[in-house]
Amino acid sequence: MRQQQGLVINSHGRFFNVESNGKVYQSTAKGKKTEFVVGDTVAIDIINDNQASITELVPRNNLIYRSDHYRSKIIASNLSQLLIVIAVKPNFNIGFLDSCLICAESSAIKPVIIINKMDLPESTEFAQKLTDLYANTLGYEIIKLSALNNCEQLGNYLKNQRTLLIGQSGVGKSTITNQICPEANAKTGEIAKYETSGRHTTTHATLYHIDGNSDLIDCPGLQEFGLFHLDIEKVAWYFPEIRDHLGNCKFHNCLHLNEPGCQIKTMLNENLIDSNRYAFYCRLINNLKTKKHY
Ligand SMILES: Nc1nc2c(ncn2[C@@H]2O[C@H](COP(=O)(O)OP(=O)(O)O)[C@@H](O)[C@H]2O)c(=O)[nH]1
Ligand SMILES: [Mg+2]
Ligand SMILES: [Zn+2]
Repeated sequence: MRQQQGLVINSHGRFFNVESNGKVYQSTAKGKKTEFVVGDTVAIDIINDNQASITELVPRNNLIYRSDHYRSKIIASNLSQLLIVIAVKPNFNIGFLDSCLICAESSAIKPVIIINKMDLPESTEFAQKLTDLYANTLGYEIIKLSALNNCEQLGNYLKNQRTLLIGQSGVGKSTITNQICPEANAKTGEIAKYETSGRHTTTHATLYHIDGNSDLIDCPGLQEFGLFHLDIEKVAWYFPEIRDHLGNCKFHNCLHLNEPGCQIKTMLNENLIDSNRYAFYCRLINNLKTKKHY
């Protein structure tokens, strides 16, 4: 049997498509408990022209996943960048955006926010408000786009990166993917039937090559983004507006909820910290507090 290295480009249940030397092998991991994910580099044994067996995982540089009280789900690995796609339609959820940013911060992966569907008239005000807070106040990069028209602005961002597109269903991730990689032929506009039916919650993220050194991963099926795996003590570091003032509270282990002498609370009262972001912070902390009871 020949052994070689490959890249996991997508998965279906216990099958992983592994690309190696320009060929794609349907692969399984015999007798291994390890779960593999898009972006993993693995060692494979070639069985025949179409099939291989995964024998080993090359250690990951990073791994992003989501989790709730009961389980966690790995999404992708070895990323250099997270493009968080949002749009005024069909159902913008600011908590989802905040969760994606915390995910990026906690994994030390650079996030970029894409506001898509700028061709819709209601996008102008929407984009202005979000730009004020997320770019001008918090310092995140924002790109405004109409993927239906073109995605040329993304070219420079995607070069020499492995980028994961995340966002709620219907924001335009697959449309962007098809603009960037026409051969991807990703299905668009197919939200209701398949992504939201309870039985089909498996995500089929797929990696596409833009060029020899740039990859794009389209990831469907995320409606919520649990962060149950975070350490409660570290969460404040993932909020730029809190991070910059840590150490100024009376208690060194202040969680910035109701402690006396809390600098963050003071700043909130002076409107120096956005109240919705702070409310999101509190929800996250209070959710993580329930972990202790298990
Ligand atoms: N008006 C408008 N519609 C868009 C744009 N980009 C995508 N759409 C539409 O939004 C719907 C969902 O797009 P899709 O790419 O499937 O979203 P995904 O679920 O994030 O992959 C489709 O009907 C697209 O045609 C855009 O820039 N403007
Ligand atoms: Mg899609
Ligand atoms: Zn505090």
